[in-house]
Amino acid sequence: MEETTQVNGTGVSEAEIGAYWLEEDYVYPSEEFVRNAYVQNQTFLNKFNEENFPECFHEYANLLSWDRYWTTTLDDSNPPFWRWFVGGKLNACYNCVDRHLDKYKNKAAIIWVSESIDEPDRILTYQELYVKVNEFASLLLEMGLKAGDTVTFHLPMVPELPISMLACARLGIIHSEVFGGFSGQACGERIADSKSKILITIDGYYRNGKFIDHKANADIAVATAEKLGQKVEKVLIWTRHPGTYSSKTPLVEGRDLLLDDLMKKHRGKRVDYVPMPSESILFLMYTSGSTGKPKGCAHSTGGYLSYVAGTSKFIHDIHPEDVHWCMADIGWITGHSYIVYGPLANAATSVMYEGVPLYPNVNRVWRIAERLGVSILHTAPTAIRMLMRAGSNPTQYKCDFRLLVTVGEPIEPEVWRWYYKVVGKKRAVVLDTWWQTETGGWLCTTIPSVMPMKPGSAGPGALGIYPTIYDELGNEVPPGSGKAGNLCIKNPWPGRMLTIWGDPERLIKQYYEKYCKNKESKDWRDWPYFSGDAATMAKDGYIRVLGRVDDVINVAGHRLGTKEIESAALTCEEVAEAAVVPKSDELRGHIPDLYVSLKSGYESDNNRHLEDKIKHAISSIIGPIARPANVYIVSDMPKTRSGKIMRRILAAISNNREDYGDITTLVNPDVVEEIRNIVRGE
Ligand code: 6R9
Repeated sequence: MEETTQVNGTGVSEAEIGAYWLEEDYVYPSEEFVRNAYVQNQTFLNKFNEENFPECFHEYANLLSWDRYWTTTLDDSNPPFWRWFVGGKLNACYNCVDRHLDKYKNKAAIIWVSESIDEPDRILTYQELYVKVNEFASLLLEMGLKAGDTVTFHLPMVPELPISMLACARLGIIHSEVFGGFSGQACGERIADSKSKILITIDGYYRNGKFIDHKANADIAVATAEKLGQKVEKVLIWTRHPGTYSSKTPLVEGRDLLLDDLMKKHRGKRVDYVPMPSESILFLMYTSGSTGKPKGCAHSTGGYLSYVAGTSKFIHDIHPEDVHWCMADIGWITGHSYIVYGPLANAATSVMYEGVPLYPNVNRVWRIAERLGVSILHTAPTAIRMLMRAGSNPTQYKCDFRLLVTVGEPIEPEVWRWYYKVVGKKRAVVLDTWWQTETGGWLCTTIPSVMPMKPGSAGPGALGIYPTIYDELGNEVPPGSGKAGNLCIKNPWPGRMLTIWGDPERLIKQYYEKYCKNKESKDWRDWPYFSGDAATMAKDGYIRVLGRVDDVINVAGHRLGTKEIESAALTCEEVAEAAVVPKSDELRGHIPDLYVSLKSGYESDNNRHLEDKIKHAISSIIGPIARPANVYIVSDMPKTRSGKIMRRILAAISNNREDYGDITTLVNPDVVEEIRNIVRGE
């Protein structure tokens, strides 16, 4: 069998599907939660019934302040490039900051917690955030930036990140934040793709108690971008300790500018916000897909902001009184949508934590939550597993959570129950939220006040979202059949990315081609969205996500493209071929396992220098999260007659499974046994 996109692709084994299929019992929300929730009854849900599509999303858009009201709710004339709230104008910064000043100017908008326990919190009230955002916007204007330009950030979790984002948004400048943990090279590739002339970075930051010299990455990023044809004119550098430049790298004359100095001139400056068309791009977020090149998901101003504001209010149930702590990094979509734009659009207090959950000890998270009175906690199963296994004990602390969110990967029912019982003391509800960088906001989740939870299931479609499971032929898999298939969404929604930056065809190819019923059709019903995930749907419509069916590996809730990792391995001159597969990992969900064959004339050495060299190449080209657990040097890859590497077989070997499928059609069936012996150390 040829390796194609299929349900039982690289990521999910039959055994896993079987295990996941067992349905758990419902768990009901506490009365206390229900009493105080925004959504009180079915009447509200009915507004999102199919017959009210697309106007149902007015419920979301009307949460925002518009400079000009839209004339068309959904322009569906050019599928799948749907446009929402067309004719409308608004500004994302105004909606997240200015409009709250009347009522909430002295309320904390952002509470930043340092990784170091000796450093005080930084609290930005809405007024202070307003002042800082205006000052930085004034500087951006001075740099000659204007609406529609792109700017790349390579920033870690510091308050200057949301300040920079909102300052760009104020002027209609498109921001493109690259996860701080990515390498300089990865950043440079994204600068080149987005055509940014300006990079905003920081001298350094703390991770696991160590100071990381981050500016060194900027020099690599600029050099990489230039090699790819994009000149970076200015590198603007925030400092982790204002006034002190702590990087060892020198400032490049004429290119590198310290923001501490530049900002002095802009103190107290105010800048008018620019009302932007609803379908203008607010930001780019790069993510891994099936090809080696990360794609820039371009999110819109009106559709995206409406969607994250609406899901934050009606599903996340964030009230202005809430202290909301999402532990994701703002360098990922979860941080953009549910640390910055969603909570701030709802005038909430959003906590930002610089560090890792277990630093300097296993109870750090609960200490922070108790001290700040966090009412909503939002994290990934990988963090919950780590806390649980490390013996972290929330019950010793006076934490009082109302709502607990999990996102990024499937959560095992056992881990779910620890979150619910031990962290939430059965008073808090757990929301398992399934979505993607491309989707802007949540797509499958329960509405916690009116629907029971089910451990391990993300729940049904979110408000106005109609998920379905298709088999390979495009037939709907009936709910409750227990059969896994491809998780798809039948309708458009406002949070979906507008397009892929610089490559609109890829939007069609990757997400719509597979199940498009008629490419000539203008009817959105003919254009279901293909997510790339495998799932089952229970009788009640609850979705169980099983994992990726394409060439994406989900490591600790972070997406990595297999092609990206393999290309990085191929930069080592010894490597002839490379294939990476996901290996199950108790803590991180999956980790990459790499198989390489060598060019003739090269041999594996016994002291593992080559394995280390390859691991190092991957860390420095992509970032440490992509570092493989194992590098296996094999004489050849298992291949089909047409020369395709059968990653499915390698995945089975890595995970110690025997379900290789039929190997008789391989050109080299003997290699399977050899590889198995290498992996087992025999
Ligand atoms: C938001 C985010 C998207 C991929 C997605 C899926 C996995 C996300 C999940 C989940 C099971 C959940 N995923 N949420 N799997 N249950 N609640 O993570 O975006 O980084 O683009 O990753 O993550 O496989 O396709 P992104």
